[in-house]
Amino acid sequence: MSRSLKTKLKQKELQLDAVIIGAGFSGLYQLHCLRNELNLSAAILEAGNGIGGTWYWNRYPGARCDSESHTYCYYFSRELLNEWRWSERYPKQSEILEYLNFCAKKFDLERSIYLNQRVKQAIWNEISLRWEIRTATGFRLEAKFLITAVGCLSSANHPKISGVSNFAGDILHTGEWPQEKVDFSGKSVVVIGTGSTGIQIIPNIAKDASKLTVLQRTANFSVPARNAPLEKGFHKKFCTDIDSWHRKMLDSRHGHPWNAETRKLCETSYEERNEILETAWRNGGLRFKDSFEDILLDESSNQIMSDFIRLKIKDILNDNVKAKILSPFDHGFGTKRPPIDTNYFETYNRENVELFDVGINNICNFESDGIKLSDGTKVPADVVVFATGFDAMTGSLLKMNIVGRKTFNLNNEWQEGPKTYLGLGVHGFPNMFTITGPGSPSVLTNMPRAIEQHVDWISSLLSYAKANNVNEIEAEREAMLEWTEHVSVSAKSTLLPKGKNSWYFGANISGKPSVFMPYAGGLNTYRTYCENVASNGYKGFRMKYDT
Ligand code: NA7
Repeated sequence: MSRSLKTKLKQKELQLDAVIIGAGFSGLYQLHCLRNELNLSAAILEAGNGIGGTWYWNRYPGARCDSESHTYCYYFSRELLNEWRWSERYPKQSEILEYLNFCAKKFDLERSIYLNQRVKQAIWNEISLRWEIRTATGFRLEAKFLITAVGCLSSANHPKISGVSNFAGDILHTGEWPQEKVDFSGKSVVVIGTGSTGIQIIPNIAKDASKLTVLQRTANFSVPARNAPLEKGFHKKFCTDIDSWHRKMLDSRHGHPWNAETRKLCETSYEERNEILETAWRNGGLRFKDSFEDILLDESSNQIMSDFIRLKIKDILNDNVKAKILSPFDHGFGTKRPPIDTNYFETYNRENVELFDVGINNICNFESDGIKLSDGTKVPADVVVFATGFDAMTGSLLKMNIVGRKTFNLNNEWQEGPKTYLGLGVHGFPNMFTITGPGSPSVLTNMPRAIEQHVDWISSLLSYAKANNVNEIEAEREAMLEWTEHVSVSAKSTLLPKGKNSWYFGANISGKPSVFMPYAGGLNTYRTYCENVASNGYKGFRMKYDT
């Protein structure tokens, strides 16, 4: 770290109104609102050596967003929407990273972003009424407001497998992918994990490696993405329709520009539903699930859609044994995060791709040249890729040692699962706001829409605080408990709890409490809740005014 940066950080120590943690989509927009619009002093502390958040860390081959490009971007600036042109239906990682860097430049954000600053501690000082924040490099900042913009899927899950230190090859995690290109040619590669990430990386590694072995613990549903370059003229047309795209996204449950079709699968005739499903399969993408309204509401409808995909898997695969291993029966489609893919199932028809069901034939241990399974099989490996996901939604927040009023410690408070008010505030932690925190729609939505809604709401609150000399804003305990109960009840009104084995419940992390973390009531409904809270004098938040 340069001397000048050290000096800069020290100088900023007592001057900041707000510290934002994380320089992804949410942190960048929050900085823009606070610094450029509200004229508050604000800075971002970012652990990485570059901006981008998720899109900085997840740079594995095939990394691509499953929301469509023209919807997976900021909508707060018409000028930006007109200016930036996406190239494909779904944006790939490098293009999103380029976009975020472009935004940071355009809105002059870089001068307030401090890279390589992993936050190690944040303590609320009850006397100064400020947060004291320390980073791993030993810097200490103070700010009136602490805003976490750490992302929902940012704390990599490294499963403990014995013998790892004996392994002579390379071990990579998709969520912490190296900056430099990884060369798989001529190598035997093992991929562990078949979530969205595994489903994206597997076809890409298979093309390069001499041998790819996939260790699958649980089979997953996947729908073709049908990615393609955007048509010439798309951007021009888009620019004339921006308001309409935006309206559609705001009015939907999930922040995508459509709502589920108003028809029930279980009430549609066999011929008609097959035709609808075939068309939806051909069109691909996340909209497949919404070709009927009751996929996550009615078990028989869910079963029919799940059967349809299982049949597709059987049709695609040349090998019945592999088709059987790849067909999910432990959960219904959509009850776990539904991936979309490009040639995922087709990849298993390649001669250089082998598949093991490690849900039955468990992974035992690493050896110097591979991985041993419980039936004694030795899977040779030069490289092992962990596509094993994240300690979702709470992992990154709980790593920062956040201590609030009195003895409130976030790790203790959330021992039995996260409790928040609106996914935005936590009782005992004044002036702290959690963008897309647990208890908000977040991962069940097209993220930039959830992010803009949260950032706008927080910014309005901080503007109110500035105008009215508010010193402390804290979620009330009753409001928080009521909201947390509402989050749980909302999930139970859908089939989502049937996917018990999912990261929505923290099931992938041993010892993590089994609590459904995102708010399943819909982003549109949620927005109304937040607006009502604001228009009722920020009901549920205790405000302390400077007298
Ligand atoms: P996911 O969806 O959590 O998938 C992780 C995968 O890794 C999943 O198949 C897991 O199997 C598997 N896994 C995890 N631990 C192990 C161990 N110990 N042994 C074998 N297999 C294991 O993470 P992704 O990164 O794919 O996607 C996360 C989100 O990022 C995604 O939903 C998008 O929103 C973007 P399991 O199913 O737990 O049996």
